[in-house]
Amino acid sequence: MACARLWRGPFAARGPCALRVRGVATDAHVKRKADMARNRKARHFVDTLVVEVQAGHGGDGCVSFHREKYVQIGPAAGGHGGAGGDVYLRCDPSIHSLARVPKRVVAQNGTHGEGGWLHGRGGRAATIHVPVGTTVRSLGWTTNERLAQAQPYLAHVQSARARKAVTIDVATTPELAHSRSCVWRHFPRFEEDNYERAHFAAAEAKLAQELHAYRAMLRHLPKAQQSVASQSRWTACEPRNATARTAEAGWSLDLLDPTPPSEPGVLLARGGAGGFGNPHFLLERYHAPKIATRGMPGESLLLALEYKQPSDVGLVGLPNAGKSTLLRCLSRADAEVGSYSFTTLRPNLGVMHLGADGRLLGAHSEQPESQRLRVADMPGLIEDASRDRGLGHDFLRHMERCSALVAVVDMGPLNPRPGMDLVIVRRELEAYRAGLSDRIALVVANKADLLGEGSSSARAEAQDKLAKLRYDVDALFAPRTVPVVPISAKLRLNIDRLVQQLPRLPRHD
Ligand SMILES: Nc1nc2c(ncn2[C@@H]2O[C@H](COP(=O)(O)OP(=O)(O)OP(=O)(O)O)[C@@H](O)[C@H]2O)c(=O)[nH]1
Ligand SMILES: [Mg+2]
Repeated sequence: MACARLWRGPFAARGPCALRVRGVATDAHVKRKADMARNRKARHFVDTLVVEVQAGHGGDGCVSFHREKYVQIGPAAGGHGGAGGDVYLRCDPSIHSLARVPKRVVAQNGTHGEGGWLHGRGGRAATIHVPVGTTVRSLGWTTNERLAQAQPYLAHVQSARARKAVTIDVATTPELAHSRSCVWRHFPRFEEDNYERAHFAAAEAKLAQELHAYRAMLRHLPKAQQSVASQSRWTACEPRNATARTAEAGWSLDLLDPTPPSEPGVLLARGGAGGFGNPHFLLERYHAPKIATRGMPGESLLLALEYKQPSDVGLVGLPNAGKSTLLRCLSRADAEVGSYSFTTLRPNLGVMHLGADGRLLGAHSEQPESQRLRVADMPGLIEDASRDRGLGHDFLRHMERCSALVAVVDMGPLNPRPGMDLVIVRRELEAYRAGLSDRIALVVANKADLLGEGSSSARAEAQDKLAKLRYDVDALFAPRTVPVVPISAKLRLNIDRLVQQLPRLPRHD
C-alpha cells in the first residue's frame, strides 16, 4: 500500500511531459519543442572562428658519452632531438561548417635525443579541416613562452655573429644569461664550468652559423612550402620580441578549391627544429663536448576563419516570405518551414538537378542530369538588421559567395505592398556591403495561390497587385530590368517557369 502511494507512475509527471503523455500537446508546447530542436541544430553551424595554432617544439639534443665494457670514457654519443610536428590546413568538400574545428590546435612535440646516438622521433603533424569557401586571415602570432625565453639569446647570437663576439658577460646582462640557459643543455654539474671554457665560444659560433643557415633555408624555400606563420614575418630564429601580439600580419587566403588527397594542405606553422646532440659540437681539440642544445620552439599563430558558403543562387527576403518552402520545392534539402518568423536560423543549402529540357529532375527520374545549381536559403532579413535587430546580418557573408540573388516576396493578403519588402531587403544588403543588392537578378512573387481566389473582382485585384509589384521593381532596380515571376512554392505552381530562368541569371563572381 505504502509502495503504491510512493510510486505514482509516469502519468503523474508534471509540466510539458504530462501534456505529451496525455496527448494534449498545446501550441506552446509544440513551439517550445521546435525552438529547442532549431537551437540545437543551429549550434552545429559555426561560420566564424578564431583558432590558436601551435606547431610542435623540437626535442632537445642529448649530452651523453658512449660506455661499454673496458671502454670507460667513450666518444660523444648524444642523439639529436626530433623536429616538432607542423600544423596544416586542409579544405574538405564533405564539411559544411566550422563547428568541428577546435579553438586551439597543437601539433606534437619532437622527442628528445638519447644516448647511444639515438635521435628523437619527429612530432606528429596536426591538420585542421575546413569547408570549401573558408577565408583564413592571420591575426599575428600568439604569446609563445618558450620562444620568449630563448629569443633574447638567439637574437644576440645572430647579431653577434657578424661582430664575431658571441660570448656574453653574465654580470652586465643577467637576463641574457637566463635566456642562454634556455638554449643550452649541459652534462650534469658542468653548467658553470662549460660557460667558462674557450670551447664554448666555438660552440656558440657554430650555433650562430647553424641558425643563420636554418633561417636562410626557410627564406629560400618556394612560397608554397613556406609556412603562413613565416609569411606573417615570424620565424623561430628571427631576432624580434616574440611576446608581442602583432596586427601587422595582414595575411589572408581564400580556400575555394578542395585540397587534393595527395597534398598535405597549407602549411600554417612549422614545427621547431630538434636540438643538437653533443657530437655536433666536437672540435679538433675538444673531443668531449659536454653541451647540447634544446629544441627550437614551434611557430605559433592566431587565425581568423570565416566560412562563406559558396552557391549559385541565394534566396533573400523578409521572414515568412516562403524562402525555405521554395528551397524544398527546388531541391531535396530538408529546410525547416514554419508559419512564424525566423524559422531559419542558419543558411540552408540545396542542389537543383536539371534535365536536358531545363526542368527539375525528380528523385526517380531516368533522364540524365544536364546541369546542377546550388541554391542557398538565407534567414529572414528585417528592417535595421544591420543594427543588429533580429538575427543581425552576419549571415549575409554567405551571400557574398552567391553568384546571383533571388528576392522572395510574400504576395499574401496580409502584405498589401510587397514592393516595400524589396526596399527593406535592398537597403539591408547595401548596409552590409555596398553593391551587394546589384546581385538581385530576379524577384519571386510567392504565395500567388492566395491571390485571386473566388470572384472576378478578386482576380482583378490580384492582377493589380502583381502589376504594382512589377512597377515597384522597375522603379527600384532601374536602369536594370529585373523579371518578376509569380509562383506558389507551397502548391508548386509556375515552378517550371522559375526553374527555366534560374540558370540564365546574370552572374557576379
Ligand atoms: N499559401 C502559401 N503558403 C506558403 C507558400 N510558401 C510558403 N508558405 C507558408 O509560409 C510560411 C513561411 O514559410 P517559410 O518557407 O518557413 O518562410 P521563410 O521565408 O523561410 O521564413 P524564415 O525562415 O522565417 O525567414 C509557412 O507556413 C509556409 O507554409 C505558398 O506558396 N503559399
Ligand atoms: Mg526559412
